[in-house]
Amino acid sequence: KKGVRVVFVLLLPAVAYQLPRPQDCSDIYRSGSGLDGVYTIYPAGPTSPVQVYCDMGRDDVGDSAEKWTVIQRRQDGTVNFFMKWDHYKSGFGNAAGEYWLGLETMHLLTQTRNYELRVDMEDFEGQKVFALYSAFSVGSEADGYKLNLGSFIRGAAGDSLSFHNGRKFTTIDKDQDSHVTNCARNAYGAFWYGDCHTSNPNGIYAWGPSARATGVHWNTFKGLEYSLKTMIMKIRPVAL
Ligand SMILES: [Ca+2]
Repeated sequence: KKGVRVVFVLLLPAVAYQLPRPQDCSDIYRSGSGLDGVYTIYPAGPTSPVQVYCDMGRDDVGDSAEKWTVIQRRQDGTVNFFMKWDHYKSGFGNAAGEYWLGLETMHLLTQTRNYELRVDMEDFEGQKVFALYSAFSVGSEADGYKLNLGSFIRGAAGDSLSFHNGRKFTTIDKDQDSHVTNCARNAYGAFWYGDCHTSNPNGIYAWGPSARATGVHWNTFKGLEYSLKTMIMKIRPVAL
């Protein structure tokens, strides 16, 4: 009996070593895990494990086999998003709750596959809408983690993100926007600001009406004086 137990323990590392390392949630779904939840992905090989929330798309109608990797999520205000550059670069929060995946991981992830972006949001009256974009990638740090966004495809949220296409990322301690002041400081957030924003997914969690344009905004849905209840940015591979 004792001998059998030893063999079993020795075999485990070998089996784990042979498992393919998923790059994103679509790989995890194809490997047989169909449940929503937190998984570990490897956007840049075995030395880069990152925890993410996978939305396996069970709510979607007529969906393809490609599943969503959540890159940003606001839902209850438990995580402070008014953070500096290093945090936005490396990521913060909790994959089971509110989090920002990190600009470096977003960059690595979107280098090897073509992704589309869907932004889900909800107000405090229970109204749920989304905005779908045909492409999403993030440039390198040397390029300011520039946002490369495809065209707006559809969604009742309307298009409040195209304004941010081609912008570099700005935080309170790194101003790369086109405004004379720092938009991250003005909007209490961090984003691909221009001069400054039509959406502010990383703004202050302000529970509904907010007097200044500092909350979690999507202008074409509820305007710049209403901070939304949920804001979720998620990506999945698409064939070109
Ligand atoms: Ca500026």
